[in-house]
Amino acid sequence: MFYPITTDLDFETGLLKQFEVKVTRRLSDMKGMYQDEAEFEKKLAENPIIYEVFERRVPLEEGHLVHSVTVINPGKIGKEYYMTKGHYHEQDKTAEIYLGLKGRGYVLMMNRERETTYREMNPGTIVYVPPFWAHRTINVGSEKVVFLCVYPANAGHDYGSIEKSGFSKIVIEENQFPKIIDV
Ligand code: S6P
Ligand code: ZN
Repeated sequence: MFYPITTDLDFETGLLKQFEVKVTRRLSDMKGMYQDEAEFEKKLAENPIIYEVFERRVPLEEGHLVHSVTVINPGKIGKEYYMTKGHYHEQDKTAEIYLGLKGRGYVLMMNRERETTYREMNPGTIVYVPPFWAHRTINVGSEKVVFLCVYPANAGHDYGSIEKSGFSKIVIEENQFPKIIDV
């Protein structure tokens, strides 16, 4: 029997005060995901942390809800902003809720027909990622982007489809503003 738990979220930072799982994604974990390959190779020397995920441990079974906080650092590889790898859910009938806590983010979403849309995510924005949509979060600002995620614990992550075919659009900085362009 899994007993109820509480977690303290610090509204100043958006960070969780308790977590059991931490995932750190560095640039080297994102091979092939940035368009500017020369810049990617160059920045590999310092291999910066692009984002981190802090998660409460709950059973990864149907009925439970994973809840975690993602922190994406500000930065760019060439013109492209720091972002998450992005994934479909393995159980692709499962949805997800994001709540923006800090910073300026874009959530890029793509369905299996490769139709792509995005929603801005600022502090207080709730983004609903419906079933069947791959999702990637992009830090389009100059501060950390921090957001809470809640999703079915049996959702799983299909990273392979994105590693293989990418998203059909990318987000770049142009004249100091984010711009979505076709790949
Ligand atoms: C999980 C949820 C988030 C992401 C996290 C990092 O379903 O969408 O917790 O895992 O934002 O992104 P990614 O694409 O590396 O999993
Ligand atoms: Zn997800």
